[in-house]
Amino acid sequence: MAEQEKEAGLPLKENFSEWYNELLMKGEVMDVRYPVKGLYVWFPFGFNIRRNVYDIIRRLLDKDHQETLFPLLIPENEFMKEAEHIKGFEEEVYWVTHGGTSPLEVKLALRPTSETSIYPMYKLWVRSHVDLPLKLYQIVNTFRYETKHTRPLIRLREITSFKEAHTVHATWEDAAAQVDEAISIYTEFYRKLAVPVLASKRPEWDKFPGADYTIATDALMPDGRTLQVGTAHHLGDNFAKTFDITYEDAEGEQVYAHQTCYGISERSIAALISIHGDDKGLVLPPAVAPVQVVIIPIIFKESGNVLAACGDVMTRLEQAGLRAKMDASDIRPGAKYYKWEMRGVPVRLEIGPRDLKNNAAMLVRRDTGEKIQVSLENIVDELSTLLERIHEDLYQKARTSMYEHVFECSDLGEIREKISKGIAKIFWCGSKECGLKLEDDVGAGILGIPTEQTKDCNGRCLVCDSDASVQVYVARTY
Ligand code: A5A
Ligand code: ZN
Repeated sequence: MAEQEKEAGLPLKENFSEWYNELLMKGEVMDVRYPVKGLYVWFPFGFNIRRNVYDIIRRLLDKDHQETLFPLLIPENEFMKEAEHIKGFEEEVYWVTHGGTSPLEVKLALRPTSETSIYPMYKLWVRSHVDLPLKLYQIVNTFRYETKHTRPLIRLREITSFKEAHTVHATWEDAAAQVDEAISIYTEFYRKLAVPVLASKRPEWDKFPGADYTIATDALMPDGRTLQVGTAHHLGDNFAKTFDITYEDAEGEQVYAHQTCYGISERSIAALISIHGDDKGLVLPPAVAPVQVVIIPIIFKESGNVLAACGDVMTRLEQAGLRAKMDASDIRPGAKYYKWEMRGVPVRLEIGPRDLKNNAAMLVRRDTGEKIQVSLENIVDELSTLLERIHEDLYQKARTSMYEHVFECSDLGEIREKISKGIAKIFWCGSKECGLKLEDDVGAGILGIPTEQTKDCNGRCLVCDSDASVQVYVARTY
């Protein structure tokens, strides 16, 4: 893209959908021009963000999971084994039917998720109670022929960054504990992206096909809709029975194992970009920013000393493990600021002749615009502290904003009004009939029962007026 074209600016963030699409292009995250619907291309800059984000989830999982890699293709006979699971996915599967010009004897599914690819091998791998728990994960592409409106990073037909974990346990209770553990890993992961999430147990009709229950984490997007950014499923022994995954218990009996699976995707990046970005472009939390500090020499006539000082600072920052970049190109300063602001660099560091005389530099925060003068001597410490503060401020701001958009509602009219801005919290008796009627009436979905009920709840179901002992979130969802 030509520089002028890029400098045309973004639509205002209040026009969220247009802003989002333009930001992906101008911030060089995704190119949305690939000629297949629902498939998009990572720009190298966006892919760098992705690498930092996925390094975080890897580090969290590697504590007690092992990474693995299973095939993309699943034979039809394995894919068709679990009845509920097939029902949930059959409309979304891409099939490979030919090898060259010859029809295949057994059709092959492109994995929409990998239960039916992994579990035939788990049958072979799980032998005894001493093999348990087994906790594996992989980061792969998966394919879903989505019929709802596709959007880059949010609803893809090729999910390029599907992180799925699959665990096997001795008992139902152990698996339930793992589901809770998964949600706490995801909450911590999102905390490291400065993204607050709400965890809730999905209603029966919205659980993962083949699961006993599903707990999800949702982020609140700027337009008031929620985005499901992670799910953990208790699979009970449903898949174990289908795929014959048994182990020998301490008494020497063969018994069915219990399983969980949990996943996230590049929706994590959609959430972090959308929540933190502003009218000027990306605002990246330092932990995932490809460039954490951009150094801009302010050069008039005599530039030698300034450039040397910038180079020296650059070396010191790199030695301290910070991702720094110096922009000494001869485009005008305004264009430089524009470029690095669009790319969300958390801090701009400027050094000019006057700063140099004072042995100082100017730091400019991307998130607040605040300018801070610092001495060149302590610049590494000052910057490290500032980056941490920026992370914390981004998180607190997002968290405050999220909770300001959770509204306790006591009638249907109020729900309709509030869900145009955010999330409604209401009493519901728990019956499917009332749940579906409510969703239909207000044109929004029941997210589920919060995993942490904030207070002792006693109220009346907003639909049938019977006793209700829990509150649920209701929201318009992506
Ligand atoms: N096997 C389990 C883990 C599974 O497939 N769960 S899931 O269907 O809920 O997907 C996991 C997560 O992937 C979802 O919570 C959602 O955040 C993300 N996801 C699902 N479909 C997606 C799509 N079409 N595009 C982008 N992300 C998607
Ligand atoms: Zn009811």
